[in-house]
Amino acid sequence: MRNYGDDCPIAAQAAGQGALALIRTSGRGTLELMAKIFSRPRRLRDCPGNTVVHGWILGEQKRIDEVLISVYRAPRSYTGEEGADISCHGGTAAVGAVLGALRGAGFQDALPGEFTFRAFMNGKMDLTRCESVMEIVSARTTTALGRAALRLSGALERKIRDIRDVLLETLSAVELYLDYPEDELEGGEAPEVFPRRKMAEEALEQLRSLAASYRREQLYQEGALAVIAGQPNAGKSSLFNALLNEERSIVTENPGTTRDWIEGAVSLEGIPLRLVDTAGLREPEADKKAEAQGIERSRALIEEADMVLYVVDGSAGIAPQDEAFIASYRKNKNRNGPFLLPLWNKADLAEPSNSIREKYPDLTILSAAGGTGLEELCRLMKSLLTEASETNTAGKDPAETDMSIPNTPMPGDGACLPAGLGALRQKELTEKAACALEEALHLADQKAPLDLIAPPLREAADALGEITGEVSTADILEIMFSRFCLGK
Ligand SMILES: Nc1nc2c(ncn2[C@@H]2O[C@H](COP(=O)(O)OP(=O)(O)O)[C@@H](O)[C@H]2O)c(=O)[nH]1
Ligand SMILES: [Mg+2]
Repeated sequence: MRNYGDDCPIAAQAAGQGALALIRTSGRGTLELMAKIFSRPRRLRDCPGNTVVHGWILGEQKRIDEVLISVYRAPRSYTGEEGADISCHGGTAAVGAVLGALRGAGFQDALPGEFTFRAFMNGKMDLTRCESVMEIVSARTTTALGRAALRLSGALERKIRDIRDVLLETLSAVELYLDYPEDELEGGEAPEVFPRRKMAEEALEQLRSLAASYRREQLYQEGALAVIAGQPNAGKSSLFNALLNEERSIVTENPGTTRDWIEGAVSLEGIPLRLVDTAGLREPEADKKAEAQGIERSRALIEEADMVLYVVDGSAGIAPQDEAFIASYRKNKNRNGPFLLPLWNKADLAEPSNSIREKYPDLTILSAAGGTGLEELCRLMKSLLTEASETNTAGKDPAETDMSIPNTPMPGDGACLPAGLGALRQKELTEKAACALEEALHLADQKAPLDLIAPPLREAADALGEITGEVSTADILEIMFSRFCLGK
């Protein structure tokens, strides 16, 4: 198999399910090769960069497809190389035939992520921006898109570089000092390792908050799973429909209608939320096999969920089974399970008594059918999910904070948040840098010799350099880019 790393002409389909498709090419000699299969070869060879040429792709003297070719001249292109994007007609036949003609002319099939790999190698983008390209491609909500676009704009790269600069400055002061023989020292006193100690401490603080940002960014990228559970007839399907704002789940008066589970997707103020309506949790009757299966699957889904919306039929009150279920989640506070939100439904028929309110101070009161209390519920769900993403990284027990509404308002759509980490790789390296810097600061506190302090400082700076790609190895790059999709 061909490896990443040369500048041979490559081609791949980059987009297109509909009327048009985009085939992207890049590499040395791209336009010369393409001219061989184009109806207006001279025009293509001679046209300046950033222009569009109209014509036909030809194969064996036959017209294959009428296309527009966007021409790029090095270094003004995505990859930094000479390149051309062919807009041809969509559909497998047209795309296949154009790609076939390109192969015939001498283009190789691009590897996954190869265009972006070349962009990185040619200094067009650092690694955080390269990774954000894939995050943009897979973004499911406008918030997730906005978060990734912030990284593509270089906000994360700048932040990392700024912190690294502080470390490198300190390191170079330390190393300069180490180069001097001891007898040349003024007064024989070692200098302050962190002449601007406050800056180093601030850098550590920034690294810690960056590392913590990963969970939050993940929440926007990956989303969360909320499972609606409760006894039959509690109003689970009604709640599911109300949250989805459409009549997708069957709602009936006969207990046990939702035999299987139904899934929907909503954006919870920018968090992609998978919402699952389950079968009731009561013990199945012997003749209701399908329902029994549904119940089993409900339990499995609950185990997977980030959050359980536990619906109680308010008109019937909190039944012993409800109490048992809710209690089973509270008892296991230390387990790494989902949050459970107890919901008092059908509030239009009955309000909870004072004793119930006292027993369940976190009870959310709503009417799924009447549509009341739903906004409050959404706000609470968002707070809990966001809070979980912050507290988990801070190393606290997530269950400790469940059931409570945080006082701080949540930013509406994540737009005002500073740039955060979009990839696990970035988070691990940020943590590595933070640990190393912490060690260096600790050694300095203990007045350790400088030659012991320099290595962890170097380690911290290198870890940050690896995030942006200033410090990188071929295998790291190959692993990273091979995860990209074709044509990117
Ligand atoms: N009055 C009232 N009835 C409701 C409310 N929510 C659901 N219901 C009714 O309760 C019955 C069962 O609802 P459904 O959503 O099918 O419950 P599920 O079995 O838990 O999925 C239906 O007749 C709904 O119309 C509510 O907030 N108020
Ligand atoms: Mg139902």
